[in-house]
Amino acid sequence: MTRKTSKTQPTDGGETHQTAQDGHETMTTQVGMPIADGQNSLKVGRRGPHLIEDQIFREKLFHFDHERIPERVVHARGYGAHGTFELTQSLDDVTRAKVLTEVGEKTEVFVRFSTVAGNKGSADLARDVRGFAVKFYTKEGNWDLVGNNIPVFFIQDAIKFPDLIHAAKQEPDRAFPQAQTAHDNFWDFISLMPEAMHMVMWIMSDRTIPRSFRFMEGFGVHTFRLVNDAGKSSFVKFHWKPQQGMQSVLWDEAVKINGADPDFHRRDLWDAIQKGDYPKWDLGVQIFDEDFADSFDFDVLDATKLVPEEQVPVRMVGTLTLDRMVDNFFAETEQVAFQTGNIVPGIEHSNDPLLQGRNFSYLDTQLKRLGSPNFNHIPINAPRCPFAHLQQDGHMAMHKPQGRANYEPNSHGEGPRENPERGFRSYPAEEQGEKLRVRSETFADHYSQARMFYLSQTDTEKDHIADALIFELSKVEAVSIRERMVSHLVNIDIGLAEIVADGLGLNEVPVAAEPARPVIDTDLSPALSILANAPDTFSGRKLGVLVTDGIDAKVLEALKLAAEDAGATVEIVAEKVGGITSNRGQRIEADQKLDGAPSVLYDAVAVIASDEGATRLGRVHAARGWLADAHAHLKFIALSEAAQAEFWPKAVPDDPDAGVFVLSADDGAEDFLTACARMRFWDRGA
Ligand code: HDE
Repeated sequence: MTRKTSKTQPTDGGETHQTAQDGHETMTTQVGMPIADGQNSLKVGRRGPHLIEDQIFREKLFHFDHERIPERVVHARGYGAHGTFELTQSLDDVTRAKVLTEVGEKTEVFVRFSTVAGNKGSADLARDVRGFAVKFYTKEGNWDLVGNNIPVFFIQDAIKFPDLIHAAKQEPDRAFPQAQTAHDNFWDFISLMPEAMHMVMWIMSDRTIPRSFRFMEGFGVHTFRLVNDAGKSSFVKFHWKPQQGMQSVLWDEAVKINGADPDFHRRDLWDAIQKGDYPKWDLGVQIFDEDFADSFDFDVLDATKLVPEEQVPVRMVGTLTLDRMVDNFFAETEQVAFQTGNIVPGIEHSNDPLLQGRNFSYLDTQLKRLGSPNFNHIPINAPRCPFAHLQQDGHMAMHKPQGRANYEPNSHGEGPRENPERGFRSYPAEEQGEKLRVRSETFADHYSQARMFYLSQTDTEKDHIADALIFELSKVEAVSIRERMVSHLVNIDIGLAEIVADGLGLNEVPVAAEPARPVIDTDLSPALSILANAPDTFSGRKLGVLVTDGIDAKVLEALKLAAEDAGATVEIVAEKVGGITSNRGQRIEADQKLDGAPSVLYDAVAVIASDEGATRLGRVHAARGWLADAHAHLKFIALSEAAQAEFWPKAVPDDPDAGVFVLSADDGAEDFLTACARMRFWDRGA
């Protein structure tokens, strides 16, 4: 179906002229009847009642009334893009999956990023886990790696998932707060679930306020099984490492970005891909065998644990590139149906009780959401390789099976049959035991890795974790819940517990929660810190430049050139979107109007002002806020001389520091951009 619409113009007389002749297709009903007038419904006379026989009106409204489908029960807000996965290193020693063994092979992929708790219309910078779901359209069927940007999870058994999500989403009586965990129900549940403590450290860290989908890691979370041609089994953990580097925003920025641009992450991905700056992630694997797994202090089937990279290095085997936005959001991003059950020969599930539960839930939920067992007929879900099966009929069946035999075996000589050579064979893992409703005692250590994560952070990141806990728990009304949560922190790190207790105004640090297993001091894992592994490039980032009338255009040109060399995008911000006029009368257009583009939308900022312009900016509230926020958010800042002399003192009480650069037509821009690769001038905060 094409989407070109005919141009129609209502006339004063209430009639319309159709102008389909000007190159557009003729608009039709769903069944192809050409429409002469799509502007007016059929009435008795000019001012009379509608006629029910108006099939054009009824069809259009009928369809509109049914446009919405149920949103995902979790991960409702998401954004997707197409791309490819190219294998660079064969894993044929451990798997027979072609997608992981054919070096140089480019496999089509579709990726959907999401937040978890908020509804479809919630804001992008909610403090939340991000979904990172990848559908590989492999030669051997679709493989869905439905991961998150955090390598562990809250719970150990899928039977607790509905409780977790009920507690996290808006409270049932009041229907708020939206897209936030800062409320009683969430912390009540969490503080009663010691197994969640490792995940709590992650969600209170900067991982949950990423600067962009492009700047975050992804993880398969569970231990999966790989099986090679000889039938040998290995365990694997999957990782996505962003070539762009990791980066997060500050909490105060997140709050303000949500107001200024609730679609911040969507827009970022859209802009980058439209501009040809394709985001890339390397696929990494940690591979270990069952015996090695037994040597860990934890159980690899427990999704609240990670395998430290320092213990099992991540082997990079391929690259994912996102290079095409969807044509239509609903058809693709909304209707895509990920399923942990979608695996291919050579890749298998482990007994992780969370993963086993997911295998039921993802298939089940699609029936509710997409309304038919034929959801794999929708193009975004359909495999790209040949497929043949005897499943038939049902709502909205799009296939037209041929022939007489719809069963097998048959003696008509028709239809597909199994292929023991190519087909999926389950690894014959030995299983035995009583039928029990229990949690393995090997899952009982709830604090050691939480402690490892916290202690592996830089001081700045530790401060952010404490701040986030204090913020969230301050929104909790019941003091007993706040105290119970802090009693868990005592087991993670007494210093952290003391800071949070103090920040909450508790009289004393509560007694430690009784751990099921003694807390172990493990080696630290520097790989878990964002800042310790910060990128050393400003490429793919955004520079906001506030300009005024009367500036020397050469200063701006020099800055733009340096930014371009650094691979960054520049956005010109001015008091009027029409732009400004330089001192030589040159017109410079603005991309944004000042109060619609606060500095939180940029990674670094510059102010280029004339003498008069700088004085004027000093009187404009939005301009002062623009610079003051950039300063408070520890951004690198560049200023023209006049901006520094006249505007800075009106906006910022402190003197300019080493994170502030002065720009002229032939100096300052390169030094500024070099500094920007460090993202923030952390010393300012110290
Ligand atoms: Fe999900 N999850 N999940 N989840 N999940 C869904 O499936 C579920 C879990 C994840 O962009 C739902 O199609 C259970 C872990 C992503 O379309 C649902 C459990 C991880 C997405 C579901 C988990 C995830 C979902 C809702 C506990 C990281 C979005 C809509 C056992 C490894 C996929 C849908 C997309 C979506 C169930 C836990 C990631 C209800 C029962 C752990 C990225 O089926």
